Amino acid sequence: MQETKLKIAVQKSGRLSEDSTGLLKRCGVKFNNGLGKLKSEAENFPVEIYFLRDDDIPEYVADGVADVGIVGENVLAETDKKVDSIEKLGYGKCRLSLAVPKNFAYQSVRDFGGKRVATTYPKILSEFFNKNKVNADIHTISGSVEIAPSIGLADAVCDLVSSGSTLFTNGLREVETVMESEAVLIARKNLPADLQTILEKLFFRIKSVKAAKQNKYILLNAPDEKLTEILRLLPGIKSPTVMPLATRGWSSVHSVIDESDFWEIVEQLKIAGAEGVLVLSIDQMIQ
Ligand code: PRT
Ligand code: ZN
Repeated sequence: MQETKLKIAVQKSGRLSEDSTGLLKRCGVKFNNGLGKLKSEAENFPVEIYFLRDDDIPEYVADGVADVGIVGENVLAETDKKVDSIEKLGYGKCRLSLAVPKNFAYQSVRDFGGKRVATTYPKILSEFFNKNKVNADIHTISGSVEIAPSIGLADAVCDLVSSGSTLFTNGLREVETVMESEAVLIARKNLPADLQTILEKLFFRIKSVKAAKQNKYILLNAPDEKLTEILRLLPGIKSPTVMPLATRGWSSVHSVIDESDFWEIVEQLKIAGAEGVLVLSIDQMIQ
């Protein structure tokens, strides 16, 4: 009998491709994603990876061609396909924003009333305008939204933004955030039990990789009389590990710290008397 495999759809080539295949690889899934491949079977885990255009992924998942997929929340929100959103993945971060030409005297969202707004996200944008009771004229275009005002096609745009440099170079100013987005793991509804089991196994690994990315392993040396103050700065998973050094009166302290507080904690540790501070990345963190 053929082994049951979970079919995973990821973006073939684009902003989410590298992070999505990288995430699966960090989850210990070995596969070949050479150029031009449409499908790849993992060697050591019961999954099959499909490489597709991001816009098609919700549909493939909803129809059961794939069981799970990775897409931007923006793509998911724009589709009417019914799939379950399982977990935010922490990459592909961007926002869908409204932007106006620099000389537009913008004051509030009401200023979009009666204006032509170009976007590739008509569903999300019309929901936003309805919520804000704005009656604007949405022009759906399939790409290069940012040039619409300069060629006279629209008065404003609603597009994805990450650094903001595309808007800036096109003489546009971001004025409202319509939604925040990042890559998300989705699954088809009513997944059969055998596939659900594989998904849970994969999901456990994804959570371990995510937790590892958010944390750092820290090692330092400290004189024993400074230990109380140093341990106060280091919560650790349960509590920090403290081991005596060969030099009397000194200890080595090991702990895990959140990446977002990392620099602040390191500075405070130095002030508190820590020496030889080493900070390491963590591959996986099982909780
Ligand atoms: O071929 P395929 O259809 O699969 O790819 P695509 O061209 O439709 O999508 P792609 O690869 O551009 O983006 C895939 C996903 O990445 C999006 O759906 C978002 O969830 C996410 N993402 C994150 C972004 C951006 N950041 C982003 N900056 N998607 C697009 N952009 C574009 C934006 O449209 C604009 O043109 O980048 C430009 C703005 O970037 P900044 O840095 O100048 O602000
Ligand atoms: Zn696309």
